[in-house]
Amino acid sequence: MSSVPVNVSSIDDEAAADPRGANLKVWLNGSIVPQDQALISVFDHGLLYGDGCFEGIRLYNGRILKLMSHLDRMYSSAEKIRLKPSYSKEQVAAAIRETIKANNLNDAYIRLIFTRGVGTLGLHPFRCPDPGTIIIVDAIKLYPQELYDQGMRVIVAERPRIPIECLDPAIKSLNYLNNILAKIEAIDADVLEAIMLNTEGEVSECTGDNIFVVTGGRILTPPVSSGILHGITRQFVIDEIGPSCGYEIVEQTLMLEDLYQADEIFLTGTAAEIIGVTEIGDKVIGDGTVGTVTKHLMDEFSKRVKKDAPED
Ligand code: PXG
Repeated sequence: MSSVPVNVSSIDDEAAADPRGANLKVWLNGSIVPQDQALISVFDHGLLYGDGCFEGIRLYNGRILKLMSHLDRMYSSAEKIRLKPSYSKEQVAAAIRETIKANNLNDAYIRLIFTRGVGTLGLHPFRCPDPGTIIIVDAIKLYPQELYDQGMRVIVAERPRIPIECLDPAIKSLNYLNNILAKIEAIDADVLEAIMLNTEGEVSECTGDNIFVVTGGRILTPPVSSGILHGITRQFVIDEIGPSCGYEIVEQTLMLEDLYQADEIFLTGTAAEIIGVTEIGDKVIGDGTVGTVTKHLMDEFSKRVKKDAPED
């Protein structure tokens, strides 16, 4: 067993103890307000029905990683749920920069949220005339470093990923209960992430990360047709990080057996970046250590985001 046991609750405790948490400045519908005054109505359909969408974005060394890709995905999520944002992409980009400045942060997690807005207690989304816009910029909470060095253990959730025809996982909606219930399965098993299969039994993604396998010298990742969020980090790895390390990455349908037989597995996400998986349940992957391909990609990722890489 190579992975490190994790006290799951301690991560949230550390986050709660973050001194910055007490006095953040939040951008709410056009104004910067202290976090204790950043309040929304109990009649907002974002709260009543999870009716809205969001993005998680990273600020590295004062530069926002892939801001335009995140904004494109945000506006695509909004369009798919027929939500007409109150502000243009350019206005939201300016508001994000203003919120970063107000919080005086150089490395941060940016949470952008569109809610359907205030309406009645009925479902009718078009009786909410004024969609809400929220930008939170906070310190980042990362997985413990040991997990990056030694790899993490994950489980396979029993609950399948919600099918595309019910609620397309490509929509980063405010309703994350499918993922949260799978995350609870992970927490109950003393791990931090769960692999989710779709209702056909194909590997889709994890609760908050995309998944890749390295097998016989090839790097494979499930296609969007398996029902996944089109991860910005996933695309960054496919288009830029992989090729600059000399690897071609291919989208291919994967079954659970493909994971068990892989030489290496890694996950990608805005919060997680790139992280190796060394065990799935009681099965060891490859030789049980973070593999050379994964390490190569992790190094290249760090170089690009953490040094003086240009913003794009
Ligand atoms: N799949 C799902 C279901 C996600 O929610 C990803 C894949 C990775 O996508 P990106 O675009 O981030 O590479 C996500 C993203 C958090 C947190 O606070 C979760 C995500 C992103 C940022 C923060 O747990 N998930």
